[in-house]
Amino acid sequence: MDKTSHTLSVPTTPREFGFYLDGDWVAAGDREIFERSSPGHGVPVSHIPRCTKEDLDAAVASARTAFDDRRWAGLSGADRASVLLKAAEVIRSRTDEIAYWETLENGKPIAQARAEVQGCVGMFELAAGLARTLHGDSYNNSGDGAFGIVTREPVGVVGLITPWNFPFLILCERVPYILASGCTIVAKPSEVTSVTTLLLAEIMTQAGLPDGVFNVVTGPGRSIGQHLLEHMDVDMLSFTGSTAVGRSVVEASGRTNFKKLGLELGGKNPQIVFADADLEDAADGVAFGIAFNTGQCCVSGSRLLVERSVADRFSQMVADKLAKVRVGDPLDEAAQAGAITTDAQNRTILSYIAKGQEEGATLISGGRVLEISGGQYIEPAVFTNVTMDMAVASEEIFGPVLCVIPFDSIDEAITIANDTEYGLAASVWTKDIDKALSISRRVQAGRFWVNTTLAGGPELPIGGFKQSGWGREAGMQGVEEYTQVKSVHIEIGKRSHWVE
Ligand code: TXE
Repeated sequence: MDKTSHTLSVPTTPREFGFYLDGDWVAAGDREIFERSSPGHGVPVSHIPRCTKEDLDAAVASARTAFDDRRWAGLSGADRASVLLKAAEVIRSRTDEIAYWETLENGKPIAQARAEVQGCVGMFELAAGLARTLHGDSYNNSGDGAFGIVTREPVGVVGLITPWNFPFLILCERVPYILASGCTIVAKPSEVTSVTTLLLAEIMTQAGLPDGVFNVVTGPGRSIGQHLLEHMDVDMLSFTGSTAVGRSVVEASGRTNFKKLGLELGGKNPQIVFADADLEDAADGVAFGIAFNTGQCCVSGSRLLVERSVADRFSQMVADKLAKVRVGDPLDEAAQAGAITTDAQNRTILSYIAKGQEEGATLISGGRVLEISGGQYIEPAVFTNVTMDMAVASEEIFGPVLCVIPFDSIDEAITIANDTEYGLAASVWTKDIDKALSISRRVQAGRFWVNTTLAGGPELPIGGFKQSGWGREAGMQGVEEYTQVKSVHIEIGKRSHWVE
């Protein structure tokens, strides 16, 4: 770590937060409190209320009323756009504060957190435009006696359950688009990273969002989250998290009111590298794809499929890059990778590093625990001699652990890439455009990158094939997900009578 770099400090006492209901804060009062410690420092930073079932009912009632009385859905797209644009402005002006809390609770580097918040500004700006351009369709070809219109209407009250790996970014890949559609929201962030979701609620009020349109309840998934899944007055639920909880989301919807679902679940994403690629660029991209956010991304490139003729050389190039990644105190401006966000995740990653070695894979670099600032840190690890029947190659580790698997042909690369229950993302590295395009068509993934990875923008929808999820977030598709389609058939002129 660069010793001259500037480091912010952790708070001296944990800050107290309430939750957000009907356009205002509600103090924790006598509710139980969850104390969150910074994973980068092991120091308590926030106190968050464990909301009760009654709190959730109040939040859903608030969102229901705000939807049914049309205080938001009834506005013009232009009026909704001006609130979203104002929110973009407020987020921009509060970037440092949001990034600081993101880093304290999640453990990601402060410079990365700031860049993510700035990216979120663009999502609100795009969604403002989409609020104005969202439209249906018409059929003027049904003869002189008929006219058909297809309209899009907001689905209603949306429950939004988000994870801890990108608390603000994942939230903002959804909230502005949901609001653009005219829906209202009850959000439930991960219990370990609630603060920036609460800050967004405050920001939305500051931006002029009518009360009750965006509410936030806090607390554990298995209680408050489960109640949200089962709530009869929630019309749609967007869930981002583990595949296991994704299954209970589907079951809960089936058991209750068949609420519409959006799911973004796990991934085991391939990086396919051909010998004809710019190997320097590819090594940098592969290192970034697994070490960024300490590999705690659903789209991390955790399987490196590399053409056998360059496999040994290229694996070493990636290992050399990873050894230079500045893992450090996330409050240090110079850190490139920070802490592992939860104790459970830290144990999971370390157990996979041990398991890979037991299964016979070779750990060629990294994998050690690092003692930094009193937090939990792991050196990015690279395994070679990996086969697809090993747990490290097939299960989502959600940490900085790369598995290298060589291939001999395009067909074999595609077969290995698709040999997973998941289908979230994939990258190919080659200078042969034919190869890149034909592979992009045959690899089953919702996001595909050519000579890059973890790239995108607010316009490009995100989501997965196979067991990685249902539906798409962001872009125009991300607004349309939160609408339902109505066909309006209009008869013109005198009816031809059925009964004479
Ligand atoms: O996720 P959970 P966890 C994967 C990753 C990770 C694993 C476990 O592999 O190792 O999941 O992480 C809420 N009803 N991903 O245990 O439990 C919870 O409060 C309703 C991939 O933290 O799925 C949080 O808000 N809600 C992923 C959210 O679900 C429930 C991101 C996610 O937590 C609930 C995170 C319940 N019964 C983890 N139980 C991605 N796709 O990016 C929990 N929750």
